[in-house]
Amino acid sequence: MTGPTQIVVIANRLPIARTPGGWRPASGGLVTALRPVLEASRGAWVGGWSGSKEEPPAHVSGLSLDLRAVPLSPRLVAAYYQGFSNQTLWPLFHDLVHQPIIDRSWWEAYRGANELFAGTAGGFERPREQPPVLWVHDYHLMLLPRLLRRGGSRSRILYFLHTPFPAPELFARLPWRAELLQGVLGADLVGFHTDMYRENFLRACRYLLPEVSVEGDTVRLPDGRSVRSSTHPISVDARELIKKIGEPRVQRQTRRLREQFGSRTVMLGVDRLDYTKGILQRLRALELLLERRADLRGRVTLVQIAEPSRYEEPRYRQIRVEVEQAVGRINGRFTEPGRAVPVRYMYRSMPLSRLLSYYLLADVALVTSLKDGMNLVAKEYVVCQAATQGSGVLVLSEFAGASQELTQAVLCNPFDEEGSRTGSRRRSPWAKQSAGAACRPWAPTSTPTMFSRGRRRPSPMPLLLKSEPKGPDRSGCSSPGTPRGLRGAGDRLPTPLSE
Ligand code: GDG
Repeated sequence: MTGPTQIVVIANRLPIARTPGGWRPASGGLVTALRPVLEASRGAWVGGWSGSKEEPPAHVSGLSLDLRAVPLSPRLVAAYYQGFSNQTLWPLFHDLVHQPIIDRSWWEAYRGANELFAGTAGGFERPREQPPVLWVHDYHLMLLPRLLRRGGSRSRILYFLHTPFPAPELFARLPWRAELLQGVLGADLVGFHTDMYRENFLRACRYLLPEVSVEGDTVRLPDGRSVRSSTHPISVDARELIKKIGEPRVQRQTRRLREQFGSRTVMLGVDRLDYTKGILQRLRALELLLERRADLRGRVTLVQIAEPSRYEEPRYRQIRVEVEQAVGRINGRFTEPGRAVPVRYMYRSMPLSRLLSYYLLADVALVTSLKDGMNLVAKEYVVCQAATQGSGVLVLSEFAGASQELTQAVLCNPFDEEGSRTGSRRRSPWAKQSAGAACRPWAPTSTPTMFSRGRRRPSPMPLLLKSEPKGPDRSGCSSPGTPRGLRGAGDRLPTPLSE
């Protein structure tokens, strides 16, 4: 066979959604990040499927990928996905923002589901043909690399974790810690968003697997194999975003929004409604700000877009209740007669074009995750602001992976709602470095170079290297008493957006 090596992505879900108008590519960050690489390699995607009688198609218009579904029964999904993945691994990997639940039947289901994925993914290898690269994604499939190898795979196997990898002391709480690490070590290369996650993984291997040795960024196994680890921060498709923000529809919507919001300062939150995203903490910080700065009431609005997520889990229903109570409380307390509400809350998934209009509109983006593997919203906001020479300010949790790259952001500690004077401050808005970091391509188009270095790739994509943004510097100092989560926004709040 000639041509580029085929890449087969294996992820919990297929990258498609059923809409009233038919099947469409899904809008998730993973699909967006991977699309350019996959489409250049006659790529394929293996993903779980459950719950609908209609078989997902092998091809969907607008996505040049072969799709292969792994049918999962609703019972298996309840235990493998909603149970072990989302109620055991997810909270544990996000530093116990909630207590993980340990349930042996969920673990058995997790193992069973990983075996089903192995069966389907293994089908891409054909005798006498160059084997594809098998690229396994995320915490749902940690056992899969080893299962593929044990099944006799000749493929190069990559594994990428989209969440943080926790400190070994936390990871050690899992009764199945050794199996999970050994599962991942079935890969040839293991990738993480940040050096810290990668180092946590290597330390976990060192402490929890007596049979392996760790040398630098490589784990050596008793069977003679070596597994390399790499830091490879995911990014967004900046070219595509920039193309979209130039579309007349986005421009029109942005103008309309500007008219609606007038001279008010707009802060923006865009998140899946997940307890890791720190939405409640953000709301409490705003409440404190409005409590202390009566002059800001009626002059500042937080637009919070909360995308529905994992609603079948009680904790997610609970966080929704808490968020909506907080929104109601803040609006009840601070709405002045005849004036706009301080929080405009939307619990729904927005079309991308509208989301982009909000990125262009917002004076401040608030990314206040308690823990976050990377956070693509932060990068999307930077790309949109930089591309239009905007002067928006990104307030970014220091516990989001993105804080390692977006060094010009105003960093915040979302656990410190009350705030103090110790927050970091940045005076220059979207300078070259941040814009470059936000839109650095994630995956090089040829996979052999994928994860080719132990450390983060240093060269920024020059696409957005523009001059310093025009307009006033909105990223500067905070005033005493400004909640730290909003530092940098505080002193600029009364200033209308200027372009
Ligand atoms: C995991 C890790 C890591 C959100 N609301 C809408 C919408 N979105 C889009 C955003 C962004 C994506 O969803 C969310 O990205 P995050 O990075 O915040 O992602 P998670 O879902 O938590 O994903 C995370 C990521 O994997 C990738 O490795 O960064 O740390 O937790 O692209 O724009 N898009 C549309 N409407 C919405 O309402 N169209």
